Amino acid sequence: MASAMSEEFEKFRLKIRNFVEKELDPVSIKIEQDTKIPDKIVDQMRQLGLFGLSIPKEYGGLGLSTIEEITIYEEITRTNACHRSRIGTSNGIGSMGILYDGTEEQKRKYLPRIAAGEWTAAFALTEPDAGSDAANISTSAVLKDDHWVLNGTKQFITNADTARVFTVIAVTDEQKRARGGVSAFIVEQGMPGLSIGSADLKMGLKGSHTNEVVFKDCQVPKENIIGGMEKVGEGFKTAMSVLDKGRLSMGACALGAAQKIMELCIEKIKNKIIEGLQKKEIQAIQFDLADMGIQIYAARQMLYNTASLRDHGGNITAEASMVKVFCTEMASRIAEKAIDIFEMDGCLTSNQIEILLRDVRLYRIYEGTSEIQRIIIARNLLKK
Ligand code: COS
Repeated sequence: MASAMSEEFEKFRLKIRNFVEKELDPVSIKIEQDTKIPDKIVDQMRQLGLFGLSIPKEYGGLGLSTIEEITIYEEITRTNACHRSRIGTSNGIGSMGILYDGTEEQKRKYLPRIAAGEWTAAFALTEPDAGSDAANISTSAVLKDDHWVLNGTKQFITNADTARVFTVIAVTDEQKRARGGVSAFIVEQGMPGLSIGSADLKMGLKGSHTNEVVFKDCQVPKENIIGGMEKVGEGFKTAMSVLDKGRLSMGACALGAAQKIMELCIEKIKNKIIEGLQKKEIQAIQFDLADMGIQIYAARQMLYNTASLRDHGGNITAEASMVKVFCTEMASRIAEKAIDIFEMDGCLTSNQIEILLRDVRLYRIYEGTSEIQRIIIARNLLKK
């Protein structure tokens, strides 16, 4: 399927691979210590158009198809996952609600700035008491004259500390909730009553920050409801459709990491063979490597097939969940196996395997846990 991509896109993909190897890989370990991506790298990502991969050309983005976009994620996640995470919300959950359901005016105001990397976009759904059960959120939005007044606390919001614009999901009708009682808002940094907490200290993705976001009588202009007043109560669907694509992207990230881990293992195995391993030991390691190859091949087919389905206008709700579960669990298995191959070397914080092992574990949680994906898959199978 990759061979069906245009020559122009292939050139772009190679440019990104080169950027990853020359610019991102060398800073990967330092980022783990500094817990921050250098500003210079963020600027380079802006110049490459990486904040607007999925935003259509008419709104200033690169207008890539889904399959092209996920291929770029595969490339970028061949190194420290924080880089993809830095651009991920602007390309995905932070901006797609505006693109899918926003008014023309909202698209023209926000998308070009997001695509240029001038304004980072974030997505605020999760709360301390509502992570997996998204319909159970308690952040409320009440219309008072020409403003919505938002109250509540969001948790684990990726890129909140750098975001200029948030897609915020809040309850507008307590009785209806997921069925007509949840709405999506565009909240800008600086609107009165919005504050950002300190960054969470996580086991992985250290250079990508998640923070608490607090709304205390936060005043949001009436026109900042996504899609305008006729979309009041439609925000749950906006959030869910945004997550469909997000889950596919998570699959691509896990696949990119798994591919890199396998390549590092190949290098290591070749060295071990040179060092003179016994025949039986070589065979055992070769079987592990073969299993990595099989799983990565299967994951790639699932991912590309689902991306292509989306590009042809198909509904991918169940398939995106399948891809997310398969790719993220596969990447964790491969990272574990890589530690067996690298032995103590793989446990050193100076080794890329150690970073990737921690990073891929988080993919099984971000944008819906494996358990949530299985609920979605089973519901869809039972519906058929
Ligand atoms: N796209 C569009 N609409 C969707 C949808 C989708 N993927 N999934 C559900 N909806 C719609 C349904 O069609 C339904 O509307 P109608 O009654 O008009 O048909 C409405 O939304 C409610 O759907 P559902 O009954 O499935 O809601 P639930 O409360 O049961 O939702 C799940 C359950 C598990 C799907 C939801 O809570 C979820 O995805 N949770 C995980 C959240 C998450 O991923 N968090 C990660 C952090 S955010 S980065």
